[in-house]
Formats: sequence, C-alpha cells, structure tokens
Amino acid sequence: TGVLTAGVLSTLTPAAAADPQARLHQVVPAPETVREAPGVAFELTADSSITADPGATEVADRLAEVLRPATGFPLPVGDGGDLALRLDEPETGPEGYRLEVTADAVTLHAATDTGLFHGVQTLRQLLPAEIESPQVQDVPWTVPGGEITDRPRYEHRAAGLDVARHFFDVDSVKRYIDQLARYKVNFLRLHLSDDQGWRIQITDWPRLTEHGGSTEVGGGPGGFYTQQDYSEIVAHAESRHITLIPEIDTPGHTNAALSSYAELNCDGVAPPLYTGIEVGFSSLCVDKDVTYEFLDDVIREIAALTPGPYLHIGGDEADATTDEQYRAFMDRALPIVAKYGKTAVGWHEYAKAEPAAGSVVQYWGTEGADAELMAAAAERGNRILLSPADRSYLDMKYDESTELGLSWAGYVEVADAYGWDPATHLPGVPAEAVHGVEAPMWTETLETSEHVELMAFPRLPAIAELGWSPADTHDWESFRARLAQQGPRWEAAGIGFTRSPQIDWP
Ligand code: TNX
Repeated sequence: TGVLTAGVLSTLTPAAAADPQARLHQVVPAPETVREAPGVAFELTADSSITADPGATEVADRLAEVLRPATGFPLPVGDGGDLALRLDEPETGPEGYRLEVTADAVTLHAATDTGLFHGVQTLRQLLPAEIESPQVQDVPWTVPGGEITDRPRYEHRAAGLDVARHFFDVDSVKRYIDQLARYKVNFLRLHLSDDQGWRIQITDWPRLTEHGGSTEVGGGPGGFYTQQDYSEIVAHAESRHITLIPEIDTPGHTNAALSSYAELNCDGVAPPLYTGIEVGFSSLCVDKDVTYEFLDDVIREIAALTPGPYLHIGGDEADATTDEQYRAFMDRALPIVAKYGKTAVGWHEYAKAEPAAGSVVQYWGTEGADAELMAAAAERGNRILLSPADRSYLDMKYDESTELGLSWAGYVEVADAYGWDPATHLPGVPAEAVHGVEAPMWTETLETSEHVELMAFPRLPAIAELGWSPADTHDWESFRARLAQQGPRWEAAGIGFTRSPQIDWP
C-alpha cells in the first residue's frame, strides 16, 4: 500500500530534506509572512553555539535541549554564537517573532521571551525531520535561508485534557504539554474533577482525593495530583510558555465529590463512586450553605496554586438542576472565583447566568446550536472561546473505522477540524468578541499517552493553526501538504498519530 512505500521512502531519502528551501513553506501553523532567500542556507555544526540577550537565556536552554539529542553537538549557551536570541523587536507584539536565516547565522528577534520561544518552534521545523530523534542522526543540519515574520491571530489558543475520566500522571501531562508547545498552543485547560474522579488535593477536604480520586472510568485505580504535583505541572507548562487553566466542573459532573462528602448532597446521603460514562445525573446541593463553603475552600486553594488569570467553573450538562437552581448556583459561585482574583471561564450554558463582562464563555455546541445565547453573551461583553464539538473535539472518532473515541457529535476528520473560521462560526457573534479556540480531549475511552496522541495528531495542529495563523493563509490544500510533512517529525519523535487518508503522508 501507499502507506508502506511512504515509510520506506521517508527513512531513505526524505523528499523534504533533499530541498531545504521547501521547509520554509511547510511550517505548521502557517506563519504570517515568509520570504525566501534562494540558494542561501545555514548549516548547524559541531562548532555552533547559542547566544541570548539577558531575559532570553531560558529559551536558549530550551533551544539547546531540543537540538542536542539528534545533532550530538555540544551547542553551548554563552556569549557570541551563530544562533542568536534577541529581545530587540517591538513590531511583532507580545507573542510574535522574526526569524532571519543567512549563510552565517540564525537570529530570532522578538519583544518577549514568549515570542522567542514560539520562534524556536518554527526553527525546529526548518531543520530536517531527523532533528526530532532522541538519538544522534547523521544528516546535514541545514536551515533554509530567508526570513519569517509571525504573530498570532488570537491571544487564546488552547487545548483541554480530561484527567478525571481516566487519570494521567504528571509525566503524561508534561509529555502532552511539550507536544502542544510545538504548535504554539498557549493555554491548557486541565479538567480536574468529574463524576468519575477528583484529581487535585484540597487540604481542607482530604476525602476528595482519598476517596473521590480512587477510581476512574472502567474501575481502574484512578489517581490524583498532590498540590506539589500540580505545581510541578504548572511550572513545566510555564517553561513551555503555556498557562494552565484549572477546571472544577460544577454544579453537575460532581459525583466524585458527592460520594466523598455526604453533606454536599441535598438528602445527606453519599452516592457510590461512579465508573461509567453517562453524563448529567449529579449535582452539588444548590440550596445548602455548605456547598459554597466547600467551593470557597476549593477555589481558594486552587487559585493560590495557579499563576494564570483564569479558573474554569464548568457549568455544562447540569441536567440534574432546574434553570432557576442553576442560575442561583452560578450567582453564588461566580463571585467566589472573582474574590480569589481569577477571571471565570465556563461552558456555554453558564451564559444563561449572565457572567460579568470579561468572563469567558466556552462554546461547545454543534452546528451552530445556541448561537443566540452566544450573541447575547458577546453583546454583554463576554469573551467567546470556541470549541465546537463537531470541529474541535479531539475525542471524536475520525471516521467509522477509528477504534478509540466517541461519536455523539459526529465524525471529525482532519478537513472538518480545519474547515471552519472562528471569526464567523457563530452568526451574531462579532469577530472582535471571539477570544480564541480550544481543542478539548475528553478521555472516557482514552487511557494512555499513546491513545491521546492518536486522537490529537493530526487534528490538534488544525485547531492550533486556526488559532495562530492569519485568516488569509487559510487553505486546505496548503494545510494538508504542510501537515503531511509533520508525519516524519512525529515518527522521529516517537509521537503517535493517525494516518488519516485525507493526508498524503510521505
Ligand atoms: C460532553 S463538552 C461533555 C463532556 C464529555 C464529552 C465527551 C462538555 C462541556 N461536556 O462531559 O466528556 O462531551 O465528548
């Protein structure tokens, strides 16, 4: 089959590696502008070294870390060098960068270390795919000559990871964070609680994790993060210029908490732990004061551990509460989020509770459902974060042959994930109200990093590109050609991916 031939070809003579200039036009997400310097190329050698302005040395260390394993070069970070990171470019904004490649030097210019970090991700893709290998590879390390100027379309380009349905340990989360960073994703929403598990230690309520964290979908042993574990994830994400958004889903999706503390139930009776995959059956008791004392403790402790500006309060599928109860709940819960200094994010149902202007409403509908609710939210000054399930849900099957995943929102092939425009997706929501995009990964059917990767790749880069690249670069033929060249990179890096038949993998 084509797949087999492609595998052989990519090990022997990668077509892209043969023509370094081609790599300038294969970057994912597509950069704002690319200027080619025909016939010019830089070569990274054993004598290469990295220099960085003060304030950019951590990014320099990251660059060295990604280049050393495959090249085997020492690549010292110090004064003077043919790879330079400069904080001298005010034009490209808080996250943009300019990458210049001449025969003698590779120079990244940006206003911030975040911009430089994103530039480093581009530079990785300008090197041969073998750069991703953890073992030394014997290839010429050429970088095509030219200049790339780049900056994001949206300030919020997120991924979501559900660690509640199946628990993912600290190393698995770090691994995903590293993969997200490659595509310039800058927020990670961690879904820390649900019916099946409570995954973050709360000192004042220890049974949440002792009992509520003790299982998962299918009845496995579950797990949880100590506050120290959580801080380790936060720090790792920060080093990849990714901000963590903790999500405590309320008032529904709370069986694990309800099972841990009888007093949180209206009838005072703790239900058993739950290991199935139904949704919409649980609710915190809206009328009890203890519910809000509980939330105050949880939100206070998590806010204190979270440097980022956001806290996600859930709010989805609260089928066990009436509209009136739901609103009463949010009217008491949202001020707690504000009290601890965080901006609320919630699933789009919570727009019914009219969250304060500036709060983020995360849309997860399909086929434009609830567009009027979103238009009204935008009108009131809410920011609209788009994660339409029929486009961006990475847990949806690609097609009927996908083994993992769900299909309640339909199948989501690569062309579906890529083929929409965040600015015009919801009629009535003006482009200025669109905050950005998120690709959620729900894990009812996913148990390992390998499972997560098969669902994320190649669709995560599609959503990342919608969030980063200028609208005028949007082009399916261009995207699928560029995406194809990511395949050999994932292979070299040991990242699993699904060989969607829509892409001509090399
Ligand atoms: C809907 S999307 C949910 C999640 C499920 C997901 C599965 C949303 C806000 N709620 O509870 O895990 O579908 O695809």
